[in-house]
Amino acid sequence: GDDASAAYQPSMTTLGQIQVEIPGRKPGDPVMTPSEYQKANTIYFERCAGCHGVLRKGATGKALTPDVTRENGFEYIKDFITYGSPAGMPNWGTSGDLTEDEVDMMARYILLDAPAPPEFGMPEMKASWKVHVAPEDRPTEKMNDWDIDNLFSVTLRDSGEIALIDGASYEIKSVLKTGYAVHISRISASGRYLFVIGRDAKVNMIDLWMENPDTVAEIKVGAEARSVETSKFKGYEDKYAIAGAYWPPQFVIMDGDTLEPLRIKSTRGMTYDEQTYHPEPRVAAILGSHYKPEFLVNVKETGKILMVDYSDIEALKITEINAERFLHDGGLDSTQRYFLTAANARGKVVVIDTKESSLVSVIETEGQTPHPGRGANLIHPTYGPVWATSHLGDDTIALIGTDPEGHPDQAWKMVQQLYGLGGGSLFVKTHPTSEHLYVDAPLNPDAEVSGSVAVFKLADLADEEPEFTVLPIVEWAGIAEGQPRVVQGEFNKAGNEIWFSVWNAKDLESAIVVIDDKTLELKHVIKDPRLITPTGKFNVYNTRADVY
Ligand code: DHE
Repeated sequence: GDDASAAYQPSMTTLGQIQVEIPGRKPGDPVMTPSEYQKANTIYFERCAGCHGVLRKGATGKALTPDVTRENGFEYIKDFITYGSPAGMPNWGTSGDLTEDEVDMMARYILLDAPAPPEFGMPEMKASWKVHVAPEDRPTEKMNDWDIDNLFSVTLRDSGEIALIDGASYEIKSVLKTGYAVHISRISASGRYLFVIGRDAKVNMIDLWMENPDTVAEIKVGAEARSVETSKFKGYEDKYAIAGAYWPPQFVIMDGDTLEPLRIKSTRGMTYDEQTYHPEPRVAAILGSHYKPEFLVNVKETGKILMVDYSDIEALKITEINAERFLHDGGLDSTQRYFLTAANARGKVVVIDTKESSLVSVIETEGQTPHPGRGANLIHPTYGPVWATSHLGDDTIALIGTDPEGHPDQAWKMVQQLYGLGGGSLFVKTHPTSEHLYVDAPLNPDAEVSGSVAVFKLADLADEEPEFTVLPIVEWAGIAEGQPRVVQGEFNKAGNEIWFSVWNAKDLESAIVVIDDKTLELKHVIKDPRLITPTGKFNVYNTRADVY
């Protein structure tokens, strides 16, 4: 302990006129065996890198570079990993996710320099790229009797699979092998191709027209990734796919039929504000514009939104918009012209006009760490069209006006703050036909809260402090074991049902609970031994048409 927490004093040397650090072991380095180091690397990649970054420069989580960690010291870090913090650090020790020995090992590991993983350029991508069924060997019409538009693609997080579930019968039509812990599903403009991306940066392209829909092409675009999207502008339907990586920090534009990698662009560069170099600006949400042949690419650590014009990818034109740092997730307003996205660690929502390719506004949400998912578009009884986000760090929900024509006084301002079940919310949801706003709280430490959902009646938003109804989803699922978390509502195509995942530990029973949106009553519980750790759910129609 004492030895490891000694102040970090790198040994320096000179390179020409420049002072540089001597690489390799440093005085005061904690002792780790190679096998411990390997194990710690794996745990860091799976549990920590998402928030703290591969190079540990910090984003949603704090910076964990040795200058910081050695200042705090071994004991402090061990406690922090064990007990977590109210600001969002999970309690890895007391939750049982890591053993005491593993916590000890991780505390020693982060006192050391972060290892930089290898780059992943065109040769590596090409080597990982496989076309299982060539475009000319695919069906020319839909060969199955599935109602593709009302299909749900469901992430089975810890089994490295997705389930395709019929929206009417709740039948699991198929379970397909994918990358590790698929993050999101996106659909090509025609509705034919389904793209999923694993945390391990593996993209699967699934043809929903086949008699038995299956992967027709796959590729790895890096070591770690979260986002995939397809070209949606008229004339470019199904033409391109794009995937964004966390490591290496880059995105790649691919052929929309085969996933052939065409153009890779690094996102390394200067932060928008201080204009200092950042070695790991990760790609967060990506959105295909409906107004222009453009992809909007959120670059998290530099705080820039890139509007990537794909009309000529040999002469790539990128409009680089200074936004705010720590960009994460977001979605379109109801007219699909404006992109609203969270700069989560800065407590702000950035608004982009996709028609003019310009920044409209940066709005303070007055809550801690906005986390909208794609957000929720609703008609407020007083303020007209608004977009909602909940927060990771507290119980507030921010409503932002999105109608500069009809409600200019409210446009791009926070018009109302609601109070939900508690902190730890990840997603809000509604549908154009719904009269409700649903707010989850899966990361709340209280099992009753993380197992429920708050529902606001839109008409009640006219009240000063609107009340909400609590739906006890875990209770309805009839799952007694574990602390399952209720996460991410998703509507069916018709907009009369909302589905929630009841996300339990890998070896325990999970479920999907279907609610009748009109009556708020339980309609159905989907349970199946194959439904292992369901999290994100993506209705094909709502996802491809950006209905949320
Ligand atoms: Fe997500 C969206 C990143 C943890 C479920 N998540 C996103 C997006 C990003 C992101 C960048 C937006 C993609 C887009 O639209 O192009 N998520 C991250 C992380 O870095 C983070 C915080 C930590 C990590 O290690 O991955 C993280 N996310 C989680 C989870 O733990 C969740 C709850 C469960 C899971 O499956 O891993 C989770 N994230 C989701 C879901 C969406 C998402 C369901 C898509 C919401 C939608 O409606 O489109």
